[in-house]
Amino acid sequence: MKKITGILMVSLFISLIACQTKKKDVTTEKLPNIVIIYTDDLGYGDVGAYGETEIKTPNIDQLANNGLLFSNGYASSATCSPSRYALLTGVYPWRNKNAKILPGTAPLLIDTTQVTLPKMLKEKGYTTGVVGKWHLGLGNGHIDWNRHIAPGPREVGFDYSYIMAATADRVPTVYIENGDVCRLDPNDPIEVSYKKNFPGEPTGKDHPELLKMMYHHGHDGTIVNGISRIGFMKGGKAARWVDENMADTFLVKAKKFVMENKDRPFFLYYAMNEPHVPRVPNPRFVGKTNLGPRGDVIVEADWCIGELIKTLDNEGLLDNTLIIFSSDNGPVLNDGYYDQAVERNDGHKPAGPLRGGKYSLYDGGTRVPFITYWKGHIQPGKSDAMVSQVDLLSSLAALVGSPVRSKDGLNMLDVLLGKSHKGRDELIEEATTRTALRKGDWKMIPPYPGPAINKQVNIELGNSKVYQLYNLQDDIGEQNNLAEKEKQKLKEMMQAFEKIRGKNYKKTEKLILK
Ligand code: NG6
Ligand code: CA
Repeated sequence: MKKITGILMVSLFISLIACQTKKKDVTTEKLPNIVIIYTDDLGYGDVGAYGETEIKTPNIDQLANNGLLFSNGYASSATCSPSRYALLTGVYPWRNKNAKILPGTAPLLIDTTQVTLPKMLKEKGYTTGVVGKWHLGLGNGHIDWNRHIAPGPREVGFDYSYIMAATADRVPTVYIENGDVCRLDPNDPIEVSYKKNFPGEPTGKDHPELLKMMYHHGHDGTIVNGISRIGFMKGGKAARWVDENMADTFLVKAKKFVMENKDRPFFLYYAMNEPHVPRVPNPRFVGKTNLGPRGDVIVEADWCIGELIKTLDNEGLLDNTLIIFSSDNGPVLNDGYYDQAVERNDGHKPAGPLRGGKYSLYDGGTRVPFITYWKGHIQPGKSDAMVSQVDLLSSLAALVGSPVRSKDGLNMLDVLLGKSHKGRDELIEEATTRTALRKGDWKMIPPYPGPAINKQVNIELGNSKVYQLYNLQDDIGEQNNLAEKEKQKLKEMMQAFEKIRGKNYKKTEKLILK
C-alpha cells in the first residue's frame, strides 16, 4: 500500500511539473521588449535583403538573415499619417475621414479614448516610448508652440516622446520632448501658419538664392537650414533642427530610452525620418552610394539601426527583444526637391518588381519591407504569408497575454514568429482615401476618376475608368488586367470588397459612375 501511495505521489509530482512546464510560456516569463523600427518612404526594392545591390544595408539585412523576411508585408496606406494611424490603433485608416497627410498644425488624429498599441502594452506593465516622426497631429486644433503641447503621444499611451510634429519638410522644424519644444527661447516665440507667411520671414518662393536645396514642387515656404518647407514659421530660431543631425539626434534618444528602461519590459517605436524629403545626410554619409542623397540617407538609416542593435546586444537584451522592421509607405524619387534622386537613380528600382510607389494603389504603394527578428525565438527564414501593420496591435497583444484585439487587425502572432505561414486571406489597401482589395493571390482595384499618373512625382496612381484585376502570383508587377477575362473572379472580389468597405464603397461607386 505504502509503495503504491509512493508511486502515486511521484507520478502526481511529475505531472505537476509537466503541467507547469507546459504552462510556462512567454506570458509567465519576463515579457519581451518590443522595438518597432519604422522607416519613412522606404521601398520594397530599397533594401539588400529584398534584392537591392546599389545601396548597402548590412544591418537591416542582418535582421532579415537572422530573422524572418516577409515578401507580402503591407503598410496600411500609401502615405504616412494613415499608415501610422493604423499601426497604432489597429483600425483601417479609410474608416477615419481625417486620416490623410496632415499639416504640422493638425489636431491629434487618434481619439484619446481609443485603444492603442502603447496603451495596451502599458496595461501589461511596459514602459513605452516614441522617438522620431509623429505626423499624427497634436493638440486640439489651436496649438501654442510656446506652451506645453497636449494632447499628443502621452495621451495615446507613450510614457516618453521625442518627436517632430509632422514631417521633415513641414513646419514647425523643431523637436518636441514630452510635449515641450526643445531649446525654446521664450524671447523668440514660435508662430506657425499653413495659410500665410509672417512679414519679413524669407520663403523659398521669394528668396531662392538663399536655398542650398531647391524645391521642385510645393515646399516653397519658410526657409530653415537653407531648405524651404511646407508652411510658414516665425521665431524659435535656437530650437530649429539641423537636418544633417536629425538621424543622429533620434538615434541618441532611442538609445537613451533603451538604456534607461533596460530593466523592465519596454516598447520603443523608433520612427525614423529616412529616406523622406528633404534628404540631407550627415557629412559622414555623403557619397556612400552613387545614387545621391536618397541612397546616402538609406545607408545612414541602416547605420543607425546597426547602432541601436549594438546597444541592445551590449546590454544583453537581444534575446529578449522582438524587433519589427518596416516602412510607412512605398518609395518616391522626386517628392518635391531637386536632390538628384531621379538623375542619379541609375536603374535602381526602389519598389523592386512592384508597380507604382508612394501615393499609389498598386502594390508599390503599400507592399513594403517587413522583417521580424527575435534572437533565439524566431527561426531565420522567409515567409510569403500576407501580413499587415494593422495586425500589429492584436498580434502583440497576443504576445504579451493581453485580451485586447483591434477592430481590423488579426492576431498574426504565430505568423510573425514564423510558427505559421497562414497569413491574412484578405486586406484592403489604401492610397489617398481610395481603396483596393487583395484577396489570396488576387488584387482588384475598382475604377477611380483622376489622373493615371501623378506627373510631379512620376508615379502611377492606379486610377482607371475600368476595373483592374491582377493575379499577383503570376504577375507581381500588375501588368496584365484580367478583369475582362475572369468575370467570375472579378465578381467575387467585388463582393468581398463591398463586404468590408460597406456603404462607403457604394457611395464611391456612385461618384465614379456619375
Ligand atoms: C505631400 C508632399 C510630399 C510629402 C508628403 C507626405 C507636396 C507637393 N508634397 O503633400 O513632399 O511631404 O506630402 O509624405 O507638398 S508622407 O510620407 O509623410 O506621407
Ligand atoms: Ca512616408
